[in-house]
Amino acid sequence: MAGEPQADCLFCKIVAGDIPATIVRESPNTISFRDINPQAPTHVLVIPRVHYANAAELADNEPQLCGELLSEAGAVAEQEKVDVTGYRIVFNTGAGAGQTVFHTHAHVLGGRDLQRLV
Ligand code: DGP
Repeated sequence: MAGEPQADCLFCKIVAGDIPATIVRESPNTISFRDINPQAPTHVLVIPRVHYANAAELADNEPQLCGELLSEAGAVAEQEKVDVTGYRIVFNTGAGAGQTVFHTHAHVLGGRDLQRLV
């Protein structure tokens, strides 16, 4: 069922507290924690507590929560003090784009010079 926890999902296990994570921020519907393999001085993952495979699935099913996720990503950037210098929000979608965990997550990256991608 849409949004239900998946037994084999790593991030559902972090939501459940079964796998530890360095949590930097929580809201009723989201959790933000440090990426285990940081690509920048600030590299935080913002996830919804509910399970959707990617950002588009979340947006289709729960558009309000999708907005909340982006708002939390902005709040993380502010909290991490990368909002002034600039930061990037990334949603890898699909294995071909490098997605390895199929539970919606926004990467919030900042604290170094980020080359323009597009
Ligand atoms: P993506 O490649 O877009 O699916 O990003 C998945 C990210 O998740 C990747 O940057 C590494 C991170 N990651 C994988 N396993 C763990 C974990 O157990 N804990 C934490 N904190 N991050 C993880």
